[in-house]
Amino acid sequence: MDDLKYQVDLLTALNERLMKSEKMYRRIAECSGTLFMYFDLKSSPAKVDLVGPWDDMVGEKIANHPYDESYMLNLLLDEDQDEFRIHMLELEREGLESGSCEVRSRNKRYWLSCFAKVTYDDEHRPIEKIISIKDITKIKMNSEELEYLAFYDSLTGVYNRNYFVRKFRDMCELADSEETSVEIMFVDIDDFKKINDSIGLLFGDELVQEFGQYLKDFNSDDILVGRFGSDVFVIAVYNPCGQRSADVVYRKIKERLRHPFVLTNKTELMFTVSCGVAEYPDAGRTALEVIKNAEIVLYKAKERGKNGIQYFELEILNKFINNISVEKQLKEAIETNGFQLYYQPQYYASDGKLRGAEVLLRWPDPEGDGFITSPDEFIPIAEKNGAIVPIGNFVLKEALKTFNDWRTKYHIPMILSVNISAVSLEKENFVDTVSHALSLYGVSPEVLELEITESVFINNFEDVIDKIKTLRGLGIRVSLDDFGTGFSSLSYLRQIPIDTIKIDRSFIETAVKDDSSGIIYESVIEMSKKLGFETVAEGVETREQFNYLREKKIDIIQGFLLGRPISKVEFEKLLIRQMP
Ligand code: G
Ligand code: G
Ligand code: MN
Repeated sequence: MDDLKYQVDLLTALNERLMKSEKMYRRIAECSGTLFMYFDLKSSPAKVDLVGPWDDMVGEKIANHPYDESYMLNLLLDEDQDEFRIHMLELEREGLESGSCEVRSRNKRYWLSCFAKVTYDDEHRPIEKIISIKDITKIKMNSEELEYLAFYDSLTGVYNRNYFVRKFRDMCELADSEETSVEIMFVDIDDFKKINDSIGLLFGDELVQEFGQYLKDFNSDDILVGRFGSDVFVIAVYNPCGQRSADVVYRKIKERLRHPFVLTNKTELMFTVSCGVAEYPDAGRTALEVIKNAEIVLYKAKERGKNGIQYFELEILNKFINNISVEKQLKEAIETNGFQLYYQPQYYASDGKLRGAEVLLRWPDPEGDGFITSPDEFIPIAEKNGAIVPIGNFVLKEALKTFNDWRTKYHIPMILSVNISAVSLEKENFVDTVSHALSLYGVSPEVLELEITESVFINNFEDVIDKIKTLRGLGIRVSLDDFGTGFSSLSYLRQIPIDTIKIDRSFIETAVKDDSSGIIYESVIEMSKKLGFETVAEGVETREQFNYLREKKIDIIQGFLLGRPISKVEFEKLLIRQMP
């Protein structure tokens, strides 16, 4: 009896220990946050044990359901069920030891990472299988978000710069192997800065967003859409042909832009875009080179007046490269005083007396006796990058210094005409700069004439008029240069306060040859006289032109016939000849 009792006690104790240990393992499994499925493959059908926090994960008491495979599969999204079956359930039939997969649960869109391991006996018969399932939703979300940030532009949802470039590179590689091409198109909103200034940054962003979302719809297997910067979008078209090309995309965009974009505050906005297009491999040896060249021709489209498309041309690229080198040299020339002034005489037509000189900038080549390039080329570049302001200040000071020099030496009355860029005139302190230069050399304002062109009136008419009035109030003369080449509206001529009109040199050649041109020239002289302006004829090269102008009672004559632009030293010789 004792023996039996001992055995029972022992069994009870063993049982207790087993139960305790099972409880412990179950607790551990629950706390691990991982779901386990234990398959006993020796019994048929296989016995399944579910361990771990199943109820929490599935949202119902799973332990109450008898397990079968379809139940487990039903918990998963339809499209992920095959994945789970192949990798988890069919392992042992394939004789595999382990497998893994990531699937989504049906109800809450959990992401589950599953791992399965099968154990075999000596004859390679499956004994048991354990599937462990982990909730990786958080990890997945974070990495998706990171992936999104890494590839997409968060404002518009199109590709960001890095990813676009990567995909474009791949496209170019593919184009190489398939012997075709890829077009890339820069699309830039015209005057976006003005739009931003008028509606505010936030709505500006919204406009970019709306436009970006419109462009995003072009995305397809053959078309990539990306955003490079504030309002700069790029579109790549693989193997352009027929209805799929940058040109077709451009026309569709233009069509869309005929209707306004509506913002959340109900503002309706219309705008235009400029486009630059370059094609790989024609427009560059590498993907990056083609991207760069498309951007360069975009600027050309802007220069040409916006709202247009510009295709890559080698000439544009060469000009661009040249401009960059000129820009660099200009900077050096400003620092090293590398400029020089030339002076071209002007004479009164009636008595042939010297009226004065036009001051003309020259850029001598320090390594030769020629010039680096002409003002026609370098002044527009200097105007674009602002270098014209220090250059213009140099011209003004140097001219007045020279004048002062000549005045004390030769006592000949004369007027100095100095060309003024619109960029300089627009500067806040322009009037101060001029009067400061005058007082620096003690030159009286009456001898200084500022030559401006019609372009100064384009941006802020009222402002410029005010400045000109102030300058004239100081006694400085103002002359309208290149008359006849701009918009030359007669009504506005009445409104601008000037002293002199210079008729552009392009008119004189035909004026003497052809009657109707002659009539126009004559009427300009007459009109100018009636408005009380002095009139200068520019570009007079022949005796015939000279006689014609004298007959038509022009006031002043300037041109190669009477004297080319010459250096300070040369001009002094001319002054000496003028001395009484
Ligand atoms: O001298 P030349 O014909 O190369 O001059 C070409 C153009 O450059 C002309 O339109 C002339 O007005 C302009 N220009 C010459 N010198 C100056 C200057 O000192 N300042 C500005 N702004 N333009 C100049
Ligand atoms: O645009 P602006 O008027 O500033 O241009 C003046 C330039 O015109 C000077 O730089 C000078 O080189 C050029 N010029 C002056 N006289 C003549 C001329 O008789 N014929 C030609 N072709 N150019 C001239
Ligand atoms: Mn001039």
